[in-house]
Amino acid sequence: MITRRTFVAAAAAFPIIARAAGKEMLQMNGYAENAETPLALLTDYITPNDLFFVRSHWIPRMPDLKTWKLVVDGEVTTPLELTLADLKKMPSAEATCVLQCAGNGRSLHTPVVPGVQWRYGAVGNARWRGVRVRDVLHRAGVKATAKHLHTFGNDDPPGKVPPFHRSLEIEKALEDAILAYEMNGVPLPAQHGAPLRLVVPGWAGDHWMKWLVRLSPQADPQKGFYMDTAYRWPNVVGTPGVAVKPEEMHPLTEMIVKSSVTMAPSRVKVGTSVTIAGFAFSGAPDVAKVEISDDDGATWNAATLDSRHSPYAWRLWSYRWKAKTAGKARLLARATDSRGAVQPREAQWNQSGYLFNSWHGVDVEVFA
Ligand SMILES: Nc1nc2c(c(=O)[nH]1)N[C@H]1C(S)=C(S)[C@@H](COP(=O)(O)O)O[C@H]1N2
Ligand SMILES: [Mo]
Repeated sequence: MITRRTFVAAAAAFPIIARAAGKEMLQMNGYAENAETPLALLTDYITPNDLFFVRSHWIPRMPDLKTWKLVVDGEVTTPLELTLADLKKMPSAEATCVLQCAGNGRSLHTPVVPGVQWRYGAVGNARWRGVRVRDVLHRAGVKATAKHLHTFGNDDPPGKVPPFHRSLEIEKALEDAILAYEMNGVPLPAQHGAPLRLVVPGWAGDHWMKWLVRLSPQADPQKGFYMDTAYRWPNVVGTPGVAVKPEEMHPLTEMIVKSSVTMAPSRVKVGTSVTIAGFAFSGAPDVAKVEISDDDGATWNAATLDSRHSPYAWRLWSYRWKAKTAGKARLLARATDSRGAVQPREAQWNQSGYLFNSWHGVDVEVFA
């Protein structure tokens, strides 16, 4: 069986730079298709499709769109086989929300952990349109015995690599998950899971199965590497650098509160004011505030939140900062979500490097 370490070795061997629509995306390796968006390009409320990060565990096997069907089986009274046309005849649903890879920011954890060395850009905010999972499962007559929704993509991992088989609590799937066939107003692009992917608002990207071919409600969670070993979060806060057993962890679900600075000048004249800007989001439906500090977190001032929002979408923010004294300044941003969770100075270290959310700081040189 392939280990995480083998993945990393394979991944590190082929660094290349990919270009999307003439703009630079940062390709992380060659074995799988992984590209993050430079933070400076994540300034729009809606992340354009050609700038949206891509995370695929291996070179994907795209489904044949002509013969594609979604199979619904398992704990249901009426198993289904639905074509895209069948799905499009059902009432449509839309959600504008953040998709973030659980490993976004992995390279910034201390000590460093193995895995794709994402920095800040394995995240984006898009408008997803499709059919509610709830509507499809009700049509199939989902039984009360079903507690977990098993999800299957059309991926074809090489050799003995375990397949990316996943499941999530049926309660969340029934609440607000969507089977999306559109991304930002166009048919779901191939690398983002065409023709159909799962959208799980507020939850990390590993739940957002691409190239969906089968949904199966079951009594128990899915088994395998991507449930029992990967995508788990420690039950208790541990010591940085010290790994814990999979049994001492549980499946990672919601994202945690985070803000990133996307725009800041590197130099500014003393006595003048400049605008810094960024985005903030959480596993809670909204962000309550974003604050900026120029004194290493001793005092904070509120940034202005943009009015555009929808549950689990990000909030753009901006802040006017006045450079009072010459020298080096460091501006820090921290967000507080609608449930009161405050972004920490230091993210909670974990052995897979998930959900990095330390305060993001930018350096500004103030000249006389
Ligand atoms: N079938 C399939 N679905 C998948 C994956 C995959 O490798 N195969 N990667 C997952 C992970 S870890 C993430 S972060 C998101 C990334 O979605 P994107 O490539 O559209 O940004 O897809 C998820 N869905
Ligand atoms: Mo991910």
